Amino acid sequence: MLQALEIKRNKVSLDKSTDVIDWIDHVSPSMTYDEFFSNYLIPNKPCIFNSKVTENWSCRRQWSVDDAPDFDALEILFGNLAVPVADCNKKYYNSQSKDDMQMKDYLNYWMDYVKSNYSDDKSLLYLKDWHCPRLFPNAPMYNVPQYFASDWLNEYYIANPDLDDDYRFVYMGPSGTWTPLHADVFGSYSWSANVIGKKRWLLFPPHQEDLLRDIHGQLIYDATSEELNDYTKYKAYDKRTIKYIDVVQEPGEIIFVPSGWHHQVWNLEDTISINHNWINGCNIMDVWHGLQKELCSVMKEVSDCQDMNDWTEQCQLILRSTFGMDYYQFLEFITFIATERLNMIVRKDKVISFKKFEFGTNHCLFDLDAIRLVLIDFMNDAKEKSLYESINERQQANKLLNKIVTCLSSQKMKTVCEADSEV
Ligand SMILES: O=C(O)CCC(=O)C(=O)O
Ligand SMILES: [Fe+2]
Repeated sequence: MLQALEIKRNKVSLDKSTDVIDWIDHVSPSMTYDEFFSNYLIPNKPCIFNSKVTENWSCRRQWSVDDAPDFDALEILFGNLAVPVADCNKKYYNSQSKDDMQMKDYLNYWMDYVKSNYSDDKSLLYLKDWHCPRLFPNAPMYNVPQYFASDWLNEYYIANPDLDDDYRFVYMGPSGTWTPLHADVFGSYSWSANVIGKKRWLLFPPHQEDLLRDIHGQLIYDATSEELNDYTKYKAYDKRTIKYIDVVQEPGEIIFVPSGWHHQVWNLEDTISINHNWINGCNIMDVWHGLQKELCSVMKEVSDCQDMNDWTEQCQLILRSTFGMDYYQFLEFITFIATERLNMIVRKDKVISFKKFEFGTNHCLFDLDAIRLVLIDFMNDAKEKSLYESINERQQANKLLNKIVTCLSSQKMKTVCEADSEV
């Protein structure tokens, strides 16, 4: 049985509030989809769902015993798989050094570490960014809550398995493991659910991270570091004025981390969590602006080679490695999402997410309106950067825009006619 998801509005509103939010709402899963959409997604505000939201997840029982990780069960389920593990005590650029390990070796390390009473002499290893859900598509360990169903990134990757990627992850690690200050990939949203254990989150509203940059613009690695008080290095930092949220996420709770919010996270107990990164009609413009900004800095960085005849293509290559996506991939991504929604409006095809949710007409119109706005901006930017010819070789961007505009205006006419006939 599919669950219908619908919203009241069918157009994007461009006036965004610039208020700095320095509190987090604790909410209940009795909230409707439309309430979450209007009160959290659109205004880009964080919230925490109480543990009722995960009470039926099978992994909450299967992976734990007495509120701690069930090492035996985890070994039986995953022991022979290779998993990515970060060393929390080893900094690698602005992140932690990472390597693959056999799950059974990681679990043995973890059990030893607990036995040593979390000794400082032992290493601090954190299994993170593991694409576990993708490995077991037919054994769902959790249900994506309805609030997080409008997830274009995972919709795109799940529908295109040849791309061999997705943004659904499992994290697990002993008390004390942590993730340094960062904002999520592409400027996406994330949601993170504690299957067992607790996390402390520091959340910085957009632009507050600028106070955490050194004189070279480099973001601090650990936002709690004493180094910040060195005024000669961190000139913008002022602990009396910086706004942030410091919150503990309890077992079973889910935190919603908005787009572009920097955050730092600690596991306060032995913790296992599930996390998705996601993009949709409410943050696609921010993602696009992030991509555009990154290309500008790439072009500036390599401006001395501008005479090379494939310079613009080289810039796209660099963009792919620094941002994780280039202009070609971005256009392909939004084209896929738009086509699904156009087919829903025009041909009455269903748009289904996570095999469970079905989007209503207003939702699809909202998504198309968001893509329309992004596409107009994207095409202008590509023209300005002399990229338009190569990006739009088959005229796909303007054809797509025409289809969206035609669809949205015919839908508007239909609504007017229906309203007239009711009078
Ligand atoms: O749980 C963690 O250690 C990091 C999680 C995170 O950064 C996220 O969910 O965006
Ligand atoms: Fe994150």
